[in-house]
Amino acid sequence: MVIQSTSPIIVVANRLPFIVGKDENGKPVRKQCAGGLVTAVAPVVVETNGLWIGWPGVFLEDNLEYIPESSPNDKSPTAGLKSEQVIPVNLPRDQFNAYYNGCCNATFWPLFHSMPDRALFQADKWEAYLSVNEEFAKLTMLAVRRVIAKEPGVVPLVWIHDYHLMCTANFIRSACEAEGITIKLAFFLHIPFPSWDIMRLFPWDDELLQNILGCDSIGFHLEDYCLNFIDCCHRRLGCRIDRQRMLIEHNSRTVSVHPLPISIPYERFESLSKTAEAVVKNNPEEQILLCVDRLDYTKGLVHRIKAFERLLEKHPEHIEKVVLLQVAVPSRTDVKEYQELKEELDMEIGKLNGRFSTPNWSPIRYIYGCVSQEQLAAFYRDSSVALVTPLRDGMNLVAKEFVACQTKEPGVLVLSPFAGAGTAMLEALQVNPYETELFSEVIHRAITMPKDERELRMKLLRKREKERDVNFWLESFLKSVNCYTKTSDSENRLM
Ligand code: GDG
Repeated sequence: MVIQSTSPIIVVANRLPFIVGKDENGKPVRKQCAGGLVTAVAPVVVETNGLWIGWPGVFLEDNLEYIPESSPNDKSPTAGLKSEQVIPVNLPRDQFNAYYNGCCNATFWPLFHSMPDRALFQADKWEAYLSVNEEFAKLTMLAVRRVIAKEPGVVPLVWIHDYHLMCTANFIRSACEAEGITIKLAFFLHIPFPSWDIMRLFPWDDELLQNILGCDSIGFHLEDYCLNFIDCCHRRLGCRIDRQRMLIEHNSRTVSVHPLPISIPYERFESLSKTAEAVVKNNPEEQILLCVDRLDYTKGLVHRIKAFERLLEKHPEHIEKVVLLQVAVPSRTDVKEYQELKEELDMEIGKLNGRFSTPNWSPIRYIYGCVSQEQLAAFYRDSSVALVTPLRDGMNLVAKEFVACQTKEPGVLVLSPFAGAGTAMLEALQVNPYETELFSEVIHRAITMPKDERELRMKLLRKREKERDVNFWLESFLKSVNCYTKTSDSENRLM
């Protein structure tokens, strides 16, 4: 189903919806990296004749000559996106690194996940962030002009994504004002927005907040994140606010704030799970405890291994009966902190496997890498338990994908309340990942849960996720910016 928008959508995101690589003859080709966001948003950009602005995955020094068209056999959601609808942001390697590693990942990522001790505050990296955001804004203006030239009188909807680009809105707003162009400006944050107590640690918090407020409409996953943002604007900038209606007055404008919990292409995962090949088990009774995470310190991988170790100590009846399957996707591998985390995880897994393995069995199967989405769907379907236990997470899509793939024997979702997903997925077993002792007991409870309870919990979880899938999220967003038009399909959906 393609959702319609009354305005052409210009998406501004750190990355393009595909990476530009080279084929064996050195010619640029598209390489797919379709996540939930791309699957949902790319078709609307295609449909509304919009554009996508982002980093192509290569640096200025790599001399990217052009954006290739999609190949004829491309079935991905970006296949319909013509090269003229894609604007690459070409940046020198040093500037990109200062912005991306130096500020986005070393400052905003830990700070916004309420881990301030890990955050670095460096003036030169913040400067690089601002200059790169300005570059994105300049290219956005190119897109805006292109859209208007094609369809005079149209009001483009510029949709900025995530913590990488929190300071683009004001650059775009001033340029539009100078040129007499009307647009709608929206922003969506994919990670948590922290409380005032955390935000105030950032030395340039006033500048940051004012830049976000350059948008007309601001979306977060949860109401809590919305209220944190509103509170920060009130306390730091002295803005007049209406908490109930989630409105902020700033520079004689009213900015609206919206809770928009993101979700997944539910039907795609469900149907993959119906056809994917079975996961190989040591024996038919073996129960798989599944963990799927980017290898990131916010995801609590080591905390979980410790709880699993405690489980095997206290409940030896699970030895040779359960396997913890960890898929850890490499992430930010050039950053020291992430390299150290990988070493710690390798060590903990090695220690545990060394301690409990028997000649025919090892407690942890560890994949450091990426598996195909088909394989992932099979893992979700064939696991008895999914352990989604981050220390902090904006939403967490893995919890939702697991539920969508429960098309055979119903499994149990164990979920951290510190993931955004924990707010609505109330039928999951909730556990605080810091409480090792209790955590191990919750895993035991999940493994031994009677079938009728598993069935009931999973039925309710599946119903909600099916109704509130990624298309529901997109529709809710378009409604929040008054760009929504009904399609025949959407009339049957729960609003
Ligand atoms: C940020 C926020 C928020 C994982 N392993 C494989 C694989 N994956 C896919 C999953 C899922 C995605 O990666 C991970 O999404 P998460 O939501 O768990 O986490 P982040 O990457 O941290 O995303 C998060 C999200 O933005 C959306 O707003 O929910 O809170 O941090 O879709 O399926 N995919 C494949 N192979 C793997 O091995 N193919």
